[in-house]
Amino acid sequence: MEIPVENCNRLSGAPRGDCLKIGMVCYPTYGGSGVVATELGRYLAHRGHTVHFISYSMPFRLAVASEENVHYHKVGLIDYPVFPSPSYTLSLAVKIVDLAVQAALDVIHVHYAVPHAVSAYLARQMMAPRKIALVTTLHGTDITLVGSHPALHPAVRFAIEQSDAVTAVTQWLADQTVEQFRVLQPIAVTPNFVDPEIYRCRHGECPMRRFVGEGEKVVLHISNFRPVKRVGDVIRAFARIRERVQARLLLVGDGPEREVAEDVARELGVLGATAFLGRHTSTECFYSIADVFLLASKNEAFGLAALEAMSAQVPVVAYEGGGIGEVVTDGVTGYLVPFGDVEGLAARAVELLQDGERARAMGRAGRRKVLDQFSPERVVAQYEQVYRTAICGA
Ligand code: GMT
Repeated sequence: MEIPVENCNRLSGAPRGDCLKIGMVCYPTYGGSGVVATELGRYLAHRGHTVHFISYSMPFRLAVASEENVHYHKVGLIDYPVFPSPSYTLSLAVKIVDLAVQAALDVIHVHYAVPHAVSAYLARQMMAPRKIALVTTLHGTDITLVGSHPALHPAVRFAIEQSDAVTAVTQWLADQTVEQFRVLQPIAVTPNFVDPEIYRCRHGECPMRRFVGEGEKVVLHISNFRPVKRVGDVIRAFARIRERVQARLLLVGDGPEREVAEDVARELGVLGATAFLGRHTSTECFYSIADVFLLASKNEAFGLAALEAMSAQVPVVAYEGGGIGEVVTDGVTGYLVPFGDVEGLAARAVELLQDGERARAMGRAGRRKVLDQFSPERVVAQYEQVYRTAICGA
């Protein structure tokens, strides 16, 4: 049931009408959680809310100068010889307090629990008795890898419990959170979204086509090249694809496994058929020249790039596990194969590369699923509702 903001009598400095003042905390670097936070903030601003991004540098997709109702606040880092590393958690908490008071924020929405949810909790305590609603969105490794590390687990659990509302990008991630943290706090599933006007079929328009030879099929992978993405498996699968289909592998992104990936491609003799294209702020054009999108992650909590591919009508072949099954429908919008089955990845990709009709049908089904379940309108409205509930409960 919709809770109109006007009914929130308990809110100090109650917002005018439906317009909220939102502090959006995210990582600014290349990665899905920062992209989702940025796009969410922009849509909210477009709907009349005022959005203040808070991070240690400008989120890479943000163009504050040209966007109404959007502001950016940099968190300064204090480095001091006795500290093992600059204390981002504290600096962020202080920045949140400053801004919350100065801009009369109604809600702080943190993306990625570590350490953002802890900083937001600390900020709220420092601001007492003034009330501010805290919303935490869990994205993946903040629960599965980083947050569940024994060195952080109790703090992350505490911060989740203290949030006024918690969301997770898939049901799988929500279940993982309950299982690993034993939290009693209800977790709302609020999926990621893409702009279907940006991620759409562009019939092959993309300057990157110059990397693709005449008659070659295109296998695409986009990620931050972290170990969890298993780019080595993408290349191993591609080497098997190349034995059967004339194809080129486009790798977009960069990260710690980039050199390993190059070594694997060299060893398997496919370096010449692989283009390492580095980081790109906009990735939409790559999808328009792709025949299949390959993802070999272990337990991807959502898989934003897979969603972008589906929106652009590109079928996805990925390892099952994690939340990817809530994004890609096996046999309908792509294929999911058991984790570690490199041959399975290759076989499914070859099937699609050789059967254009099936690939196009799956591409269309992917787009339909995006429009039905992952549209900005639908998801942004869900977040607005989460904010209202959190404000009422704060
Ligand atoms: O956890 C990471 O490695 C990075 C994180 C991010 O900031 O991009 O990725 C997670 O959040 C994305 C946005 O919700 C999801 O699309 C990714 O699936 C998720 N990554 C993992 O679960 C490995």
